[in-house]
Amino acid sequence: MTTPIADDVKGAKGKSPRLIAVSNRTAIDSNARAGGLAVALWDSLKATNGLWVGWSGKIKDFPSSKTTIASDDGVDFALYDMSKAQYEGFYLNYANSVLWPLFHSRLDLVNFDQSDFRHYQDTNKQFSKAVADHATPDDYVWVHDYHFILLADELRKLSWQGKIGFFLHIPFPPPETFRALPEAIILAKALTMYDIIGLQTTMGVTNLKRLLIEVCGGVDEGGEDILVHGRTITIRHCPIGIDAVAFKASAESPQAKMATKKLRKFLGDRKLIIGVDRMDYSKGLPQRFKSVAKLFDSFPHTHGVTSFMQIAPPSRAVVDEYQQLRKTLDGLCGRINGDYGDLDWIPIRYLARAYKREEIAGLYSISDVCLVTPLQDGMNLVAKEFIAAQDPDDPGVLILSQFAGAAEQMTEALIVNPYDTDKVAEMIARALDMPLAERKKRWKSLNHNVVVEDINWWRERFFAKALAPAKTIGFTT
Ligand code: ADQ
Repeated sequence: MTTPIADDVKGAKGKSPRLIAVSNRTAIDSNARAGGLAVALWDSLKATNGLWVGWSGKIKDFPSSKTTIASDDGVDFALYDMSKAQYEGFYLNYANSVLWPLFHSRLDLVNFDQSDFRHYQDTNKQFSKAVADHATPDDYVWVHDYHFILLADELRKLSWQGKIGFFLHIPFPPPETFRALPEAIILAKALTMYDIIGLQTTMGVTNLKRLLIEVCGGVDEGGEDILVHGRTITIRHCPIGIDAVAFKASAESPQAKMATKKLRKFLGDRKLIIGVDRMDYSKGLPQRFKSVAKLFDSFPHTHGVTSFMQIAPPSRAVVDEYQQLRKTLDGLCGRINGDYGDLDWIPIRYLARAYKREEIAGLYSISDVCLVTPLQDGMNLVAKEFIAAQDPDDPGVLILSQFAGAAEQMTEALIVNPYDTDKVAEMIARALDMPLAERKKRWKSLNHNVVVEDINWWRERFFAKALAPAKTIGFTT
C-alpha cells in the first residue's frame, strides 16, 4: 500500500547514509516489482530507508516542477510528471531515438535534433534537483541507464560532493560510433563526473576506457581506474544477473502450471522452440524468423513435429522504427505459415502481448530450445531465465547470439551469429537432436553461473571497494 506523504519531507535526511536510486521508471507500482532489478534495488533501498527518484509514468499538460513524494514499505519515492513536450523530446526522441539506436550500433536509425537534446539536459537537471533536495553528502546516489548520463554533472553543478555511481544496462559502443553524436564531448565529459561506472561486458569497459582516454585526455591508472582531470573514476565490469532461485520457484508455481497445461493442449507431443523478447529492432526478430524458415526448408523432418513460439509484446509503439518492425514480423510470420503450415500444423506462433512472469517461467520450462539471437544486447536476461527454469533431468538447449552480453558468461550455450541465418537453422536442428547427456552437461555449467552470478552478486560487485562504507547501507561486501 503506497502512502503519499508531504512534498517537502526532508526529515529522511536524518537517516543517512542511505541509497538513492535514479531510474526512468521505478517500482512504485508493485507489478513492476516482480523483476530482478526492481527486487535487488528494493532490498537495498529498504535496508537504508532509501529513496527512489523517477518518472511517475504520468504525462500532464502543466506538470509541477516539484516531485510527488510517496512512501511504501520503508522506501520513499520522489516522482516527476512529464509534459507532453518533455515526454517526446527527452524520452521518445533523445533517449529512445538517439541514444538507444546509437548505443546498439544502429547509426542508420538515429534521428538527431538539437531541441531534443535540450529536453534531455533539462530533464537530467530536473531529476538532479530532486536528488539534491533529498540527499545528504554521505548518501549513495545510484543512477541507472542511458536516460540519465548527464545526472552526475548536473548534480555536481549543484555543489554535490557525495558519491555517485552509474550503471548502464545497454552496450557501450566503440568510440568511433559514440563520436557520431553531436553531443559526444558533452556526454563523455559528463560521464567523468561519476565515481564508478558499471558496464555489462568487458567489451563495454574497453570501449568506455578508450573514449575517456581519447576524448577526455584520461590516463589509465591500471586495474579498473582512470584518472581524468584530477578525478579517479572506476570503470567496473558488472554483468547483471537474475534472482535464479525465485525464478525457478516461479516456473513451478500454480500459474506456471496452468499456462503450460494450456499450451500443451495445443502443442501435443511437438517439440517447442521459444523466443521471448520486447518487440525491439535490437533483438534480431526478423533474422530469427528467417532462420526458422530455413530450418523448415533445410530439415524437412522437423515439419509437423516442431513449433516455434515467439512472444513479443510491442514496446515504444509510437516510434516509427517500432511500427515498421511490427509490420515486418506480421508479414514474415504470415508468409512462413503460408509456405510451410499444414492442416494440422502451425509452424510459427507469434504472440504480440505480455504475459505474467510466472507464465513466462512455465513456458520456458517446457521448451526444448530457446532462441536468444539479438543483434546487440547489453546482457539479455531471457537467456538466464530460460536456464534457471529448466528441469535438471531433462533440460532444454539455449541458442545464444555472440552479440548478447550474456555470451561472455554463458559459453556453454550454442553460440551463433544471428546474421548467419543458415548456421542458426543448423544450430536449431542440432539443438533439437542433442543427446540428453550433452544437454545435461551444458545446462549444469550454465545454471551454475546463473545461480552464482545472480542479481545480488551483481549489486555487491558494483558496490565493492569503490563506495567504501558499503556495509553501512546494507551491502555485504
Ligand atoms: P531489455 O532490453 O528490456 O533490458 P532483457 O534483458 O531481455 O531486455 O529483459 C527483458 C525482460 O522482459 C525479461 O525479464 C523477460 O522475461 C521479460 N519479457 C520479455 N517479453 C515478455 C512478455 N511477452 N511478457 C512478459 N515478460 C516479458 C535492458 C537491456 C538488456 C539487459 C537488461 C537488464 O537491453 O540487455 O539485460 O536491461 O540490465
